[in-house]
Amino acid sequence: MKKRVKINLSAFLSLALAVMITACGSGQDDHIKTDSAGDSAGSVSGTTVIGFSQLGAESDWRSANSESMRTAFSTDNGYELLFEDGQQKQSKQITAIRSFIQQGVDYIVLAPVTQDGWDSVLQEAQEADIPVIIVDRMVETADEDLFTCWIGSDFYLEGCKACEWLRKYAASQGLSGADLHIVNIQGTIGSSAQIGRTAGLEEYSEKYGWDLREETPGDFTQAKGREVMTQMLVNYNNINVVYCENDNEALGAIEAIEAAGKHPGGDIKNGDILVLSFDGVNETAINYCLEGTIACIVECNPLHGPRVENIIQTLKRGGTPDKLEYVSETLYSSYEAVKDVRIDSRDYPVTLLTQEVIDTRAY
Ligand code: GZL
Ligand code: ZN
Repeated sequence: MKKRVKINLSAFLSLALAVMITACGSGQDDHIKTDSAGDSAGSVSGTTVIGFSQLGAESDWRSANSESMRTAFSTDNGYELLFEDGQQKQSKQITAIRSFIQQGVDYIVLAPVTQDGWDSVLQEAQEADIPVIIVDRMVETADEDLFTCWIGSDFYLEGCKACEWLRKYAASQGLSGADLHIVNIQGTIGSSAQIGRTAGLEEYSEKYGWDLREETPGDFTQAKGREVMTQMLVNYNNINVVYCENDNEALGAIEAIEAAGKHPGGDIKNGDILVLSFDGVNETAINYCLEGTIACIVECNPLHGPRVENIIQTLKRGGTPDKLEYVSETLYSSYEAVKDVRIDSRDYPVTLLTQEVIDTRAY
């Protein structure tokens, strides 16, 4: 028969309570330690704190990019976003990153204004054990371990897409390479967007004998684009292609072309100046492309918010995101002469721009 054991209930309950408190007590320490995903003490409430150093507010692309980041890292989504505008100055971005480190954020996101000069501040973030995600433009570092991963566009490919489109279009007009007299209104000098897009143009100009007359920074802004194009039209009387490294510059260039009594369009043989551009965010530019005032816009997708948020979710789960993640992008044109462009044996279809395409785009 089983020996009946008489249990003193109150003693049992107080013992059980003591055991529970001890367990919770040790758990309490765990709670404020950083968990495997690197969430710092700052996120005791479960909110993930993001320090985002945005490079500026120079263009419609940048505004759309900032909006996308704010929407993705909302409080409703469980984030606290510390948003710092670098106003196109690397020094301000470095100061912002240092303040994020001081505040013990969980993750740092950097949209670098230019490629070089980030090693020391990335080193400081690494020593503080804060993962750094690079978004949009790229950083040039001595050690790739100084940042966790990057997501953005392949700017050299974008440049090649614009140039391959131009090559095919010129051929469809019976023009040889030497017939093309090109000027380049460049983006912010030293930014990977400018470096890549310029490299594409210089390579094609060399390869196909295009007459690349001048390359001058337009800082990705409309005002500078207009100023630079005005001067270029004074410098040369045979310009028939202007390569604008973003839409805001293209708007400025078109103002200057029309002010000089010339016509932006595709009829190069009859004196038109053909306008090429990048982004596809600014509404006026996309409508110019619809009507043919801008011949081709190479898409540069600004909606990185959800992509970066996805990377952070992966890191929080202890996962390893891809080191480099390139977003896929198209080209827009209302000219039917060029249906696709082939680069490094890969075909990129051109999206024939219609009002319906414009109405159904995500931005
Ligand atoms: C490209 C981005 C560039 C855009 C410009 O990803 O860095 O900066 O092309 C923007 O419009 O100013
Ligand atoms: Zn015309």
